[in-house]
Amino acid sequence: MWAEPGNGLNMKTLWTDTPYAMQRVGGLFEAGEITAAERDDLAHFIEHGWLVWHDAIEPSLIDQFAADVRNHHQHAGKFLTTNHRDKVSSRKLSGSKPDRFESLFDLYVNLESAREVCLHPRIARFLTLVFDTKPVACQQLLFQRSNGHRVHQDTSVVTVEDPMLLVATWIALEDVVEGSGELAFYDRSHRLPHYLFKDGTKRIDFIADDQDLYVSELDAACRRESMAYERFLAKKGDVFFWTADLVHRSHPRTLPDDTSRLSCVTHYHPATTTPFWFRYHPDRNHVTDFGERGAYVSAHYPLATQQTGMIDPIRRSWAEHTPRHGLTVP
Ligand SMILES: O=C(O)CCC(=O)C(=O)O
Ligand SMILES: [Fe+2]
Repeated sequence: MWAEPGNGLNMKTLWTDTPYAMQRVGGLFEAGEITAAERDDLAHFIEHGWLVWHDAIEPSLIDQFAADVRNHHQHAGKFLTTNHRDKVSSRKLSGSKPDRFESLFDLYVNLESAREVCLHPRIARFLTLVFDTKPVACQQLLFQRSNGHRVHQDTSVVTVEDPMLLVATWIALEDVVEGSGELAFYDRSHRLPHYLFKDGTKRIDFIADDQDLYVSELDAACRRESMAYERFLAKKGDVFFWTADLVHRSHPRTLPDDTSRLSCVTHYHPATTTPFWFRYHPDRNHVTDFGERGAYVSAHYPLATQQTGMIDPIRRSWAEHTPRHGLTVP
């Protein structure tokens, strides 16, 4: 069900989603707090709901991250992955054989290269401008291939206490091949009215809610508004940012199912709010500091334990698939 256009449901929003956002960008530039490039980036992000940076991350760092991912089988059991081979939505522990089929969760916990990429100083700076405080990386999914996500807004599946205080990055670890299930999105779709599920929230409940209806209504709304549908044929090192409600999907794949599309999605919320799962999992509400650049949290790892080297995922989180706890796969 759609809320009335203009009804903000009394939710907090990022300043970039407020009517005076462009004015503020001008003010920040006049005051010398942002550069001309940052002004232009913020203006684009505000107007379109997304932003692309080409060649933004050093190739050596991307290569390190890609190599760590390709070698993850050398640390069997340290990673949590999807289980698409068995066609089930629960997760499984990573195995000891190379496997390029599954996606991996929250690599920033056990891979320094993942932390360095997703909280890269350039990214952290931009997110800090958008958030007015430090970013907290909250859900990360490393795609070795496209997962074929249908049309959605991340507010439906990546849930924080203040649903609209959310930004994501999509980082290419290799050049994207057309037909591999590239990321696609509707330009300016972040300003659609709020879509509400049966319980009146922006969180989908895969049992109570009709997912097919959600997909078709969202897609129809974007088409009705003549929003441009764009595919992101990223090159290695490109970074794509999107704001909470930008409508996006994996473009239908035409190449074989296992075609590589090595890319990393990270969601972030400002340090002023918390993930929805904190309510239900007090054992997973530790915020690990990452200095000036921000912090990270995980629904899948016991971050509170002193970490020397890699840690094991929390066993209970493998099987969980309850949207009420905000632990669905984005
Ligand atoms: O990478 C894709 O194709 C879509 C990913 C996505 O929607 C997400 O992780 O939120
Ligand atoms: Fe998404």
